[in-house]
Amino acid sequence: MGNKQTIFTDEQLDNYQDCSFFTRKEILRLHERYYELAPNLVPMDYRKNPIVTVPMQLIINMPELKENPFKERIVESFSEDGEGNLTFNDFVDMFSVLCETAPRELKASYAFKIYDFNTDNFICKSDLENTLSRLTKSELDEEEVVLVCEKVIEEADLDGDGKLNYADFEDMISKAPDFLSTFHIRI
Ligand SMILES: [Ca+2]
Ligand SMILES: [Ca+2]
Repeated sequence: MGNKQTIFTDEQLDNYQDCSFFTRKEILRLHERYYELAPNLVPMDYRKNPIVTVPMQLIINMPELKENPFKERIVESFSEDGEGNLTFNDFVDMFSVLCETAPRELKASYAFKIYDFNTDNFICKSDLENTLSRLTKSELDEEEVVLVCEKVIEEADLDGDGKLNYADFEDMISKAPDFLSTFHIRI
């Protein structure tokens, strides 16, 4: 019985388990990863709920996120302070939504948030251009991106207001599964 973990209480681990798609073991491994990002900031004892955040810069450099074209937007949208600094709770939430067992609808709702660059709750043409040029990097030139976006909006905009609400968006990504490929990360 000598090596029982003392990072979290059983209750805390149960909570993390209930609120994520991770097992207790995976939560502990996530804490290890979080700790390694900033050993001088992150405590090894969370039993008294310390308030600690790890800066965005350290998180987006993780190998799991480094190459992701939306890394800053992803981290920002999971940070409670909105600036990309993540508490351990935020960190667990983020990788939980990104993990392979998270349901498609959950990923889609975060994807909508992340692609909505100007945060007006619609995916408009400029959001889509921004998204697509990040997804395709240099495969498409600017003109092609504009054309593809026009076509996507034309097809997905069911109420004809020129932009996509969440229902339009969901419909669009159900036909283009690649749109969600950047939201699968195995940690
Ligand atoms: Ca928008
Ligand atoms: Ca619309």
